[in-house]
Amino acid sequence: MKNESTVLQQASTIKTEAYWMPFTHNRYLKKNPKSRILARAEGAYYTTVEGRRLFDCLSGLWCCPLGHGHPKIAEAVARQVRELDYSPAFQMGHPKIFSLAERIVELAPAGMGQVFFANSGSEAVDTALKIAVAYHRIKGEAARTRLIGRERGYHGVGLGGISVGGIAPNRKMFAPLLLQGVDHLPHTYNAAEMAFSRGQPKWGAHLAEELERLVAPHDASTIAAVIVEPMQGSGGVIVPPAGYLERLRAICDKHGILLIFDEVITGFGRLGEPFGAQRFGVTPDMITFAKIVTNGVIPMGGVIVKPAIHDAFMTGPETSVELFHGYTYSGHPVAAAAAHAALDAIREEGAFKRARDLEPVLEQAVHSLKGEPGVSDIRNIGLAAAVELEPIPAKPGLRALKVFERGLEEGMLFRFTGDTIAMAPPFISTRAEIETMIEKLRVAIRAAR
Ligand code: PXG
Repeated sequence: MKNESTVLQQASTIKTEAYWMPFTHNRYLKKNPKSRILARAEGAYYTTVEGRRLFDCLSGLWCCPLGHGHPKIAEAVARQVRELDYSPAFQMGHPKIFSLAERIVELAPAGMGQVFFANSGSEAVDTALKIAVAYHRIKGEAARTRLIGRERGYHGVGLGGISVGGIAPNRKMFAPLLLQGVDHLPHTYNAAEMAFSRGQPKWGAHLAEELERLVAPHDASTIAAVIVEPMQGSGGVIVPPAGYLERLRAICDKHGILLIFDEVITGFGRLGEPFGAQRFGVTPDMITFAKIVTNGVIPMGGVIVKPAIHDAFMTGPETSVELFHGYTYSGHPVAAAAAHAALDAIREEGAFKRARDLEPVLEQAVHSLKGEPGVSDIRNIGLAAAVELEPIPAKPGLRALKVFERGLEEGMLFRFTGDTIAMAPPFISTRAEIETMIEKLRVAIRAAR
């Protein structure tokens, strides 16, 4: 085992030219990379190659709420590599993936039945969209091909995901590749009606009625599915108005349209319940998940479906493949082992309850930032919160970048997109750590003028 200084020293000699970094301002970062290169992680903290400790304010990218270097997950992964490192995903299985599917169905809202595995949220979303269209075709409704997403929605970066997604910069460069026949619901954010809401805004349920308007001109018989994040995460913690998801569910039922909840962020406890579906009391037809299922340690994603969807495919000769879809690493044994260990840890550590207990702590702390310079809105639900900043005139994004950089100096790894600061601290955080995170954010906001 290398000692601390060796790890830090080795990492600090890294040359940055060859790595094209995702969703990153590469040129800006590479001018001064060292504050941005992480060498180690333990519990709720990263350590940079410069040796600075950073509180993990977004649990990695929403994926590591049980803390880094979790001993049980580390052991399970190491053991699995020795026991069965890879098992062909097609026409073969391994014990842990069958039992994992069962466990995930047990955690899911009542009425879900099967799990199809992928390796990321993007793959999970594309899988769900394919299942939706294929399902209707099998049921004799081949005209149901249209998909409905939502403005400001983020469904990963696959061609399906960006097509139903509603974040303009993620789409516009790739316009010729977008799927045909996609419409978008309006997003539910309205600062005038809901700024500084705690939890679900009271205003906005009526926006679900827009679904009727999107369905009408095409006729319901052409619509396959609606996909929404129960809480929009990447879009900046946009919380569904009370009654909104219920209304979407009712309209989908009325028209035979499948409702997909993209729970890549909200799945496995971020909202204090296993899934957002349970938090909001609305059961979709499919749930996509990724991230927390392995605590971010090994990539894994998937789609949970209702038995009626699965069973529709189980026709034809028993010797024929029912769904022509899957990935080399679908249900990877090491990911399955990591997921089992993560679900064990969630149970043993009471992680969902912990997230619920910390929710009012985060809520109270983050809303104390109201009135700080340039703070135009604060939103929260579960163990997630966002602070919206007024852009510096003619320089969108600069204020949040300044807050982010000052945050690093203050020992905080915040997440910023546009002029929004998002936080989704680990479930293992203490009350004091959450309060400190917000006090450091206050310092950074005051400095970023
Ligand atoms: N769906 C949702 C709802 C997501 O949030 C994806 C799909 C795609 O997952 P993959 O594993 O393909 O990246 C996501 C991913 C952020 C942030 O800072 C959010 C995500 C990824 C990276 C950063 O909000 N969400």
